[in-house]
Amino acid sequence: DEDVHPSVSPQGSVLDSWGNKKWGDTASYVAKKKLQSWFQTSDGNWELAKILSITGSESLISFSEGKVSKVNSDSLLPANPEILDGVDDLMQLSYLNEPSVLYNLQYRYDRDMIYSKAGPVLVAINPFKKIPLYGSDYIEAYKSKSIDSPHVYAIADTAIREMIRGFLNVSLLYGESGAGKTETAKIAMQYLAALGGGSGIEYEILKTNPILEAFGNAKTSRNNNSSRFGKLIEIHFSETGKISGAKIQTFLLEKSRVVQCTEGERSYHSFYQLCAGAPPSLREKLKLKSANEYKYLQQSTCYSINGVDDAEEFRVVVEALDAVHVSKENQENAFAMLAAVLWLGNVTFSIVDNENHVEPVIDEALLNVAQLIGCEADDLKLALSTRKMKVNNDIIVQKLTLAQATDTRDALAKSIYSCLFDWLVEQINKSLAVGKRRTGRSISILDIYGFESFDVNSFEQFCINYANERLQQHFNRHLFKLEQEEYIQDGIDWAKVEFEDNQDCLNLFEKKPLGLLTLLDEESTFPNGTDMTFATKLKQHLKTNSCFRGERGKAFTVYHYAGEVMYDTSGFLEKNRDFLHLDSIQLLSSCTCELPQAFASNLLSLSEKAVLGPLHKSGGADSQKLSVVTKFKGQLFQLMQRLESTTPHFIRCIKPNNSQSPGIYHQGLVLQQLRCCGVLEVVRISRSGFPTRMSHQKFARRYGFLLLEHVAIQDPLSVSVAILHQFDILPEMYQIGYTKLFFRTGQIGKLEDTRNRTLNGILRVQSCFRGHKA
Ligand code: AOV
Ligand code: MG
Repeated sequence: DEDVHPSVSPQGSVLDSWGNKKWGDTASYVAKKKLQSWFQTSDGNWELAKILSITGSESLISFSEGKVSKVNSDSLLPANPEILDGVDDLMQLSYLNEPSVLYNLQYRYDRDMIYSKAGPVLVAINPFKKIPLYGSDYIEAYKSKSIDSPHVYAIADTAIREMIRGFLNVSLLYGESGAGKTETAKIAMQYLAALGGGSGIEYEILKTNPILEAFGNAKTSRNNNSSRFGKLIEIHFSETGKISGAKIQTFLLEKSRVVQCTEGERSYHSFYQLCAGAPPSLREKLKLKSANEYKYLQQSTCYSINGVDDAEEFRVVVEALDAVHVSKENQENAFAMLAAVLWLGNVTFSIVDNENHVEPVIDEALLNVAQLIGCEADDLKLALSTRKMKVNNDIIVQKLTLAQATDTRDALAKSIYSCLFDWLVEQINKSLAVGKRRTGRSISILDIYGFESFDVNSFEQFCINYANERLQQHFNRHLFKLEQEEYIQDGIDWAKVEFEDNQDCLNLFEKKPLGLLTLLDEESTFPNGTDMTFATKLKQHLKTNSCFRGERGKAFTVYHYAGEVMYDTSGFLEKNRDFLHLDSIQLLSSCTCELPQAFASNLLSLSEKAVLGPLHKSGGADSQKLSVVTKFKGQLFQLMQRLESTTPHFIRCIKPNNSQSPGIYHQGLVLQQLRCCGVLEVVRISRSGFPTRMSHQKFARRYGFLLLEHVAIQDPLSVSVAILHQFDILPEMYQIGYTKLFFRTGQIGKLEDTRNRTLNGILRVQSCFRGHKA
């Protein structure tokens, strides 16, 4: 029957004409019908062409400009009829192959329709420009459901409705660096604030964004506003659906950026904002200079970002700090810490003996740091140039070399900054605290740093990409594994859809005793471990792992789900130990200012007071303090556990070009992102899948009363079958499992309508009846 469109086969037989295989039957169908097809040109892009004839493995095709070519039939894929141009949901495409998906997304993108659905997943393509799809009119329209095109607002709206019905919800943002996760998260928050607003706390919640971005975001070569920390914000609601508070959890801030910065990138926005925007009285107090006079910031010649006014941003941050009730005094304390970090970077050392030991030069920088943190200049000098050690019950004072002193200085700067960041999050959480009236209703949004691959990748990328593997696993688990396992368990007829499982790569990281994380921890605790011995060990133990490749020297490569990344192990051990000497902690705790003291007590409780006692053992390394990767892994596991008990909403952000410019849609780049996150497979599963499920019992109970013939059937399965027959549900639209009935999208609608009409009828009759009696 040649008029049956080949793709409607419910079990997806011809749906396989995607990818590069199984073109066979479809090709002749397309040719016979003179339909359009896709031709892949030598540069990898796809062009529309008409098949004129097929002989053997060759096809004669004509392009729209009239050119005719003879090509290998393997380089052709069927295109969709024009009527399907720009459909909302990729599930509606008749032919689900890569060029069709790419074309559909591009068709929409060119018309500023940046959102599309891929089954249950919202795809958002970064427009890199303002598009008029936001604000109160749109919010109102999505709330009243007068618009139903895909949008973050629509996802947020679903989340609210589910939350009201008592479900915990989480919206998960995926996508590589610069794809738009953070912006999209803010848009979702806007919607939640608008619908759940009223108490005023929604205003505070929105104001947490400029604060956290100032202190936790920076310009990288991928993204001018790149998140250098992960964030889970949990927004709580009252019974009436009003926002009652929020809680923010952050994950591993990239500390190294405070003291080192690659050319073309910047350190944290907060530094430049302070230097550019502090009012004269504050400048005076903090001894501020302009950004380009600080060594930490001088490592890159980039001090400003196109289109961003740091001074103006400073005012925005101050206003936001006011909103979350950080007192003016505390704001000034926080800015003093920023200034102290900047001045620390300017502290220099000079050699004081013939063993190359150094001491800090007593100059403007050193004096300013001492004043800003509230300590004596001499104490600071001592902390930066000596280390107390315990050798056989004696305390000896060791002098430091230039390299050791510089490390000590930088470690102090990094600690002050990351403690400041944590302290800010704590202040925000205090202000947003939910209080006693918890209802258990919440919507969370997870926005972490996206997958990164730079020219040189270090410990930070290692951690960031590991987190992304974990998150990808959660995505796979929900959309591929759980879904399909349920079909198979219930014994329904199901052709399994294969997907790119990243379990192997996760194992490479997590496996004990020979995974990347364990080997890193092990080497970090060896007194003689170096980055080189670490790299050698990896190559030795992991050379047969299919996700791993040893490289020359200190490098190794991991095959991530999103592509391969070569890591340079330089600094791995140091960063993983993240060691701050007790001398530095003691210095902070002796300070007269409030914040350094608070930081010191935090640092002490983190490094487990027991081990630290008054002084270290001579080895120096504080073995019981958790390493950075171990702590991070623990956080991620906790996060995953939490996600298990919540209804997920998936948003995939896509970056259409690498130059952060509007209007450029780079097919290859988009395709690579669609491929690595399995967007096409999700669509395929959803399309051939059965999203609505109900147990036999529930189905029989819910619709049984609609049966016209009350025969002697009793068991739920027979009742269910009778209902299906009575309502003429087509056999390809459902499957009967051992315990459940499975339906394709939209099938239950008819039953629900009839049920509602019937119930309303019964109610009317009853109220009439009561009316008569009265
Ligand atoms: P990311 O969060 O995914 O990267 P962002 O959300 O910071 O990416 O987006 C990067 C930039 O893209 C933003 O600064 C905006 O200029 C632009 N952008 C993104 N979404 C939109 C939108 N909906 N409308 C207008 N412009 C947008 V990273 O944090 O680096 O992984 O770590
Ligand atoms: Mg971000």
